[in-house]
Amino acid sequence: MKKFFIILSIVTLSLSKSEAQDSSIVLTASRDWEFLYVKSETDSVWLPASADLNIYSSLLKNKIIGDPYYSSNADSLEWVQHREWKFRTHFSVSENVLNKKHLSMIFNGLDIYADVFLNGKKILQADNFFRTWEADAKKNLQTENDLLIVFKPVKETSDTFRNALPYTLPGSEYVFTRKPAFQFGWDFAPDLLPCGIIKQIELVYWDDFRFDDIQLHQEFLNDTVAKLSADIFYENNLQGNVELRITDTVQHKTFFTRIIELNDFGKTTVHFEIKNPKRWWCNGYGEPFLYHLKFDLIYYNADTLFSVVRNYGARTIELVQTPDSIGSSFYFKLNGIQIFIKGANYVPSDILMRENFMTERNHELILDAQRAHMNMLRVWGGGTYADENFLNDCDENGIMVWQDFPFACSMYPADSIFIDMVSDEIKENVLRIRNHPSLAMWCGNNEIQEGWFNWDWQTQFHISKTDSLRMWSDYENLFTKKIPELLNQYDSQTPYWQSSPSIGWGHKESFEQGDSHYWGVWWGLEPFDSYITHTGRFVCEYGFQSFPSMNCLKQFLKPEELYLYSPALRVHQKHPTGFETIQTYLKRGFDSTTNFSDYVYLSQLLQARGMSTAIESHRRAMPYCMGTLYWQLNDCWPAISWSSIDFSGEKKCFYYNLNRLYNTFLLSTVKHENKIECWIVSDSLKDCKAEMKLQLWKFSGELVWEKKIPVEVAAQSSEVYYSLALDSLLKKYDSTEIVIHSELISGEKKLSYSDYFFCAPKNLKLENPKLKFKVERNKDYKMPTSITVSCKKPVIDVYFFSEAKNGNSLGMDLNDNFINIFPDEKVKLNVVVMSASSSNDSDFVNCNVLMKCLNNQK
Ligand code: BMA
Repeated sequence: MKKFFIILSIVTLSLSKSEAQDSSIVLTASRDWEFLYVKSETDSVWLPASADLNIYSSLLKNKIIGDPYYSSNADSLEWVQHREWKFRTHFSVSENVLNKKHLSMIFNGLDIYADVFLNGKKILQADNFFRTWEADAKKNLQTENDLLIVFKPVKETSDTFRNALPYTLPGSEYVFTRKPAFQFGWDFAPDLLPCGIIKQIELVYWDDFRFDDIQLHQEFLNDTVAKLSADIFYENNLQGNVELRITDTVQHKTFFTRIIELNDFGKTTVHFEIKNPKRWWCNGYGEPFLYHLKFDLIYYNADTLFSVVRNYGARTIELVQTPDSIGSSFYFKLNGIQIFIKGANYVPSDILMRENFMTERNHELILDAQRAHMNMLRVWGGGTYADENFLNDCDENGIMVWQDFPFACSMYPADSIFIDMVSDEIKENVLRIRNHPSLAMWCGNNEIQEGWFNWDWQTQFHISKTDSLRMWSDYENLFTKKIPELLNQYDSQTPYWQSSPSIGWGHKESFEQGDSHYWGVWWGLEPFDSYITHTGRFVCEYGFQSFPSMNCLKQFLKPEELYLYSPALRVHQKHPTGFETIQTYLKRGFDSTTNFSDYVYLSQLLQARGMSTAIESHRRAMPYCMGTLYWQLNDCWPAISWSSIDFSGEKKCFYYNLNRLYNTFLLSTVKHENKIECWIVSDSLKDCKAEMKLQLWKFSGELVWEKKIPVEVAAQSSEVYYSLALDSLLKKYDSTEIVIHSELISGEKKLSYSDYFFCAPKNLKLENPKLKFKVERNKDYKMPTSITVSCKKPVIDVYFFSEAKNGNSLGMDLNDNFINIFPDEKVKLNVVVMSASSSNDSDFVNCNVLMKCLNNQK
């Protein structure tokens, strides 16, 4: 995809963690790999593999399959996952390397059941997607080498484990395989089970010293000092002392220079201090300040044994659960301050989990989260562990991370082989992730406790009483004993929460304590207003589906498939009743349409209406409710789903609404009994003097009433500042013809705004707004850079989008979109980025800017 950044070019610092010494050869990047394509029993051929070493991309590269994301292709690819696939490469090694005392191969990620052969000798058998592997290569390495990796089919291999179990586990077959569960198919993801080499393979060599890892520990923190310790892990045969220097690479300050002793057991701990430490804050509360600590280990003032940089953020994090008159609190304290959490659930940004693709996409998503005022992402348990790039981006952008362990929606086996396997995986990932200041919480699993108690598994799967007792005790063994034990050992500072949600949404206790997944809306078909009456203490899942942008649909469907419920479109809707549920809610609130792109647009308005109702009620309920994480930030393929940003990176109406919904100040207008209440919610740590402006507009363009009220908004507060009696208003005006527009203004700055409608969109008597807009373009490409809009009558949900002159689809991200405009204002929207699915620059030249609004849907 070709992208043009126009106004904002966001520069981030990315620091390499890798060691400075030249002691490894990467065997994956830019090396020739082949895979074996078996056409028939007698005919097979080695073909060039794709750079990402993924089986689907490799088959695509050789035109054996079509793009799995395109049209209905995903439905015809099942055969791929039932085969064994072989990948091979050839590499040379110099005599110099060969003569090293130690030679080792590191496999940073294999997906999944892999037998690895070096020069015909099996050196490794891997069975866990989530971890790295190391194999000794000293015996088998030569100057010329053949490396072969055989991937066994996932389901067939895991059948062996399943068949060995004397009972059936409720949930899904994926529980036997330590691989992201959503790849087996989910209600937003197809069943594509890739295999391949997901991360680098390295040949590592050394004589007397090898660096393994550094673990930083914050032992004490107050405003005058951060006391830190660093555990340095290595393998060593060197005699004598070495010098360790710890410096900050950005501030050029040295925190530690000392001669230390290396020992035989491979671990040295040093203690050091940072005076007057600057704190790491999450987005919206301060700067996410990072120390970039460089560790240099120098041997006799000559050889650098290693040089590694680790980010350190000085912060404390707590999860506070204090019993109160209703239940108990559930909130995070960062640096001793109670934080209202605003964020989303992240799902892996690619079903095929191609590393480079995901790194780039995740980077954009995290910046998008930051721009939308988010301060937390939940890395959902049906996916995977956050990787280093993801966490570095979160560290740098002040996005806290709630990390689920990858267990979801099923009961898991608990024999000793399984427990040992997941213990190794957990240890490795905890030790890696715990170094990041963005890590806020570990959570045992997604919706297993909820499933066990509420999804009637016992009847569905005919589970006997004995098996039931055993399964629950296995559950407890993993989530209430084993994982806490491991965390106690490897990361005792980060809070642990056993299962999300703690109580299912059908129980009133789920609104009184713990975290809640509220699915009464969508799954329960309840009206959006149910969000107002069902607000939990920390709502970490709720959501509503919408269609992706037309730009995305045009990229992944054929022109003749672009109609409602086309067979190819159905392939991209993975929820069994998804289309029906959207239609049910749409009928309740909106006019019907037969035009496909209007339907797409309306589905996005619908989703945004639902999510606004939810988020506003969560924020008004502060401090009773202290967090809101909607389902779901992003997509893993082009889907009709709950996402706020679609697979092509286009933002939906809901995402743009977050500009207002997640801002520090929120004006929220809501009906309560026979009043219209105007609330102001503040997440600011300071009191604020402002003015609240209320206007009553008629859709005919007449401003019938206006009031300006000086307000003093207390820090971290939520209060009603003004109420209007509904009866007297509705005596004077027809509810279908009016809207209350309010603004919160401080000096020149609009802190927030809110528009309250008295009836459903379909009943609004919106008129022709006489909207005018002017597009500014840049010199070189005549690409839009900004749009200035004004109108004569209130105009609702104005959506600007772009198309190339030749009809190719274009993406256009504005600093705001889907906005309401009133006759007394002129609004300027800036283009942030333009993107095209083709790589042709001419697509951008004089491209069209088009507009939709709710008024025109009438
Ligand atoms: C939540 C998630 C997912 C699912 C989503 C939408 O409960 O944990 O399992 O995709 O609901 O149904």
